[in-house]
Amino acid sequence: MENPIPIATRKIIHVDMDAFFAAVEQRDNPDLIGKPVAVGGGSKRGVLTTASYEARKFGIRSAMPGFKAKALCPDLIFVKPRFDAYKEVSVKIREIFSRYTDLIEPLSLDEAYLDVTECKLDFEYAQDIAAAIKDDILRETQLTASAGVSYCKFIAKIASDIDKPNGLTVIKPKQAISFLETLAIEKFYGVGKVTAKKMKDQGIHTGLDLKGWTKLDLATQFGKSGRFYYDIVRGVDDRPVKAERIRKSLGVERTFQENISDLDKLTERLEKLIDTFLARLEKNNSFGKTMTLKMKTADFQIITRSQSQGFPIRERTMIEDIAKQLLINNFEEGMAIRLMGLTSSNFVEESNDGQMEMFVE
Ligand code: TTP
Ligand code: MG
Repeated sequence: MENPIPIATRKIIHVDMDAFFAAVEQRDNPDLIGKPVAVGGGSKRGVLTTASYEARKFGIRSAMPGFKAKALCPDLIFVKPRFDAYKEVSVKIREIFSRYTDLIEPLSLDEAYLDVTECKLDFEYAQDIAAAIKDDILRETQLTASAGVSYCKFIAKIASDIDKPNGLTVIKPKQAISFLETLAIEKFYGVGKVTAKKMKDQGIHTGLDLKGWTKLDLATQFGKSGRFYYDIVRGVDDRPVKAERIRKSLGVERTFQENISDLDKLTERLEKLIDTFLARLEKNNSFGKTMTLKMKTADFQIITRSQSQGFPIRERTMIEDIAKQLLINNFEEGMAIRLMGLTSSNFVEESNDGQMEMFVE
């Protein structure tokens, strides 16, 4: 028997900016509006990061060598990428998403999954949330995005691509099975060119063809992803939207073998603690603007005191100065300390997007 469609309890939106880098360039230079624009690829052996929709009519695509694109469209205008500008928009759209939900899984600078099953704002339908997000993005960045709405990530992702640019496509659970059956095999997310060819060679052109295969046969032919295709073509995709966990603080602490009541001894122990603390920060390459000293007394009182700077604290001498000052100012005669800790927090936001490095020419 076929797997039934899982009871649709989730509302997932996939948002993807349209011709992202090219659209930012057209926004910031009105001379480029309505024209075929390629971002990158202007150098001798460079490839395009993307192209405006005007250029795509000529068959121009991401990752195409510049000379090839120029041959397809002699009027093509090449512009240099400005990653800072794209990053700025990326931060802005993520801020917009966070008005609606905290369950945001960015996939790259310009796209993300959102689980809006429990939306922070009062909306009944996910479709209206997607429309509101698109409106916010347009109003606040002057750029368009496309959105796909469904009950799982896989279908939402395919849906956002259906009506690009400026599209909004909803695939309801009831529609999912017939939608997937008629879907061309190369549209299945994760099916690359090579797999698509291999599948077509074996007579798999659509979702329906894929459905004719047993899980075992798919696994034998296509490995682990074979099993994934078996499930998704039946509308089964329970993968959660994984919110990026942003580290709020980083620290170390030590419980002493015996309580310490002597300030000099505590200072000595603090110096040792700083070694571990600094190693920890360096290993994570995270340096906050705030440092906190924590002490626990023999009678389990917890004392925490912080000091902040206007910049990330990373120098050993500064860390020592601050830590010692916090200790001296807060240690009182007669205290017996059983635990001491140091924490760094208030991190400056740093980019974790692999995309930047990946696509720089
Ligand atoms: P995409 O979302 O794949 O493409 P896009 O936003 O340009 O166009 P679409 O309307 O089809 O979504 O990628 C986002 C950005 O990432 C894109 O503008 C440029 C960059 N990029 C590269 O640098 N190299 C690549 O090979 C791809 C695919 C994208
Ligand atoms: Mg995009």
